[in-house]
Amino acid sequence: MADDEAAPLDAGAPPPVLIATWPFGKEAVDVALATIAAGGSGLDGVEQGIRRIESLGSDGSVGLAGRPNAAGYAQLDACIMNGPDHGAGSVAAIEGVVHPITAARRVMERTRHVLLAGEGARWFALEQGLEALDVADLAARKQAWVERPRDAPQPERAGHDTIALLALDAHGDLFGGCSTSGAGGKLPGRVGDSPIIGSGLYVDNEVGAAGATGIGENVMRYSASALIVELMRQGLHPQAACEEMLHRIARKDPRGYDLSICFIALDKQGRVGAAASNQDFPFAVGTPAGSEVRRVRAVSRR
Ligand code: SD4
Repeated sequence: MADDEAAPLDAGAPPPVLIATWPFGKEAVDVALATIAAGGSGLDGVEQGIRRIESLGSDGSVGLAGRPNAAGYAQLDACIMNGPDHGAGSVAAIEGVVHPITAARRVMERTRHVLLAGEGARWFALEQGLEALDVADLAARKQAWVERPRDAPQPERAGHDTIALLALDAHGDLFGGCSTSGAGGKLPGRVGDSPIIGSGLYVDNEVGAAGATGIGENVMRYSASALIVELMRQGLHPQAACEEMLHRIARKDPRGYDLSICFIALDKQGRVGAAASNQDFPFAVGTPAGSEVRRVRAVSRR
């Protein structure tokens, strides 16, 4: 359970209620709350909160300041979901676009598709007039990657973070978004869990929402966020649903709990939960009464 279990936020505070991954999630939660207080929708809150983290390049890991891939440049993944109409939009392996979360929202609202990837995703973002960097030097970096010596040392695999932000608004509607530069040192073209609906994020307006962070390969093989929502549908508290999903994966996975993954969840009643496989996991929660960073211990250590 969360260390701060008795705090009112866990008791289903009146909405809006927000939860986000990692300590920088507090900034996202605060921006989202301010956006909603100023008359924005829950979806606007999610988008604006995530845009802030994409701009900050928090911990060198989200947005274009994020950790580069093996070829030395950032390829970004993001997605967004709108509970009321079960809308979804994603961009994967997008290059040079400053706010992939906004690109994902445009995919949801202005195309008949859900997921755009790579060159096409960048082209669409530019066509939509979204802010983008000149990525002329990417061509040279890609060429250098192709021509690298075969025995060149592999880049660091560790070190990756993601903002996932879930919101319940005053009407009882649910929204969610997720944005990442992905695992540091990933192969060019690698897509993680974060832009995959049902893996890095899932929102069901009847039940709740869930999001993930950590090694995407250990999330996307299990459709984790969608299954956390299904566990909540069966009556589990968001906390229990996150923990049960980790136990379920650890029972099946050859790595056991050595997964480096974390989940957050929020239900229709405004109750929140968070759990991590094998590390302490700080996350942020907020309501109009205030926001704070909380921490859960790894389920493997209990
Ligand atoms: C990924 N899940 O691309 C992301 C990375 C992450 O904390 O969440 N890191 O695998």
